[in-house]
Amino acid sequence: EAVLALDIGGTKMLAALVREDTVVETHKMPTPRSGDPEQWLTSLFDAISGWRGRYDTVGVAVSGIIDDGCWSPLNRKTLDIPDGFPLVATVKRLAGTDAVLAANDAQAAAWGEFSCGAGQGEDLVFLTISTGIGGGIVVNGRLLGGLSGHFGLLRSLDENAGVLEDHVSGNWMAAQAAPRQAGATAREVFEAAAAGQAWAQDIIKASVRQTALLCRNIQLMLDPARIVIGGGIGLAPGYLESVRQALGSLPPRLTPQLHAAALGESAGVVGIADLVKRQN
Ligand code: BMX
Repeated sequence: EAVLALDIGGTKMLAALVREDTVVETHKMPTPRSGDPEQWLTSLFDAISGWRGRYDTVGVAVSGIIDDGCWSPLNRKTLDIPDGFPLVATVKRLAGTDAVLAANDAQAAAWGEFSCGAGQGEDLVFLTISTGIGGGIVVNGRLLGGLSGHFGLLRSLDENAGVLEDHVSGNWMAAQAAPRQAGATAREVFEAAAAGQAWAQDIIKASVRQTALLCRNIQLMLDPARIVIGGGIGLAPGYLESVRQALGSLPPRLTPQLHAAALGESAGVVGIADLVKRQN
């Protein structure tokens, strides 16, 4: 029997049927800009009603933090949801099963990459550069939970600067591009940069420098065998290579080993499905 795996991020919602770590069906929808998680989940379950009977367990990976089955945002600029939404109870009702597990999206993706992606069974830190910046940590073969890996929420001493992801992520890129191109998306910034537009190249360069510094600091804190980079921005053409270049010529012992997420945008659904299987 397959696992129904859902991944709800700041930009898109992905539903997948996962069997033996392989994605067999997918359905993707943009995360609505209005309404609430109850409505989003209802429309997602409506869209995949044809999958009924093909799964008996469910995993949900979400942007934000899960405590006792309830979902809260840490940065409302990344995803504007209410505090303490009863995620597990709602999904149990919509899916018609009590076998529901929920986790943070980047932590689930870290587990996916560790167990069947770019980690190849070695301890890793996963970083997603997407709407926000998320992360997950696998140490001694164990996935850390709770607030761990929330690198996007790191702060500097400058209280007015907000949090790190407000200066690096896809949301930030789009906001920086707005004066040049009203309504531009992060993807359009990459297109403009590829077409030789200096303003767009500067936006990407600024994001890359922050990500490189973050990777250096992560190496000193956790010394992972690998840092695996995913997310729409992290996997955009040229981004990872630019981060490698921005790391410059560090002594080899201090140099993070950067790898692209092998599962691409499926990392979260594959990871949460594997966590569900291990629990049941
Ligand atoms: C934010 C935070 C993390 C999440 C990360 C990446 C919220 C709503 N989310 O730091 O929990 O993992 O963004 O999220 O506070 P994504 O939506 O960009 O995938």
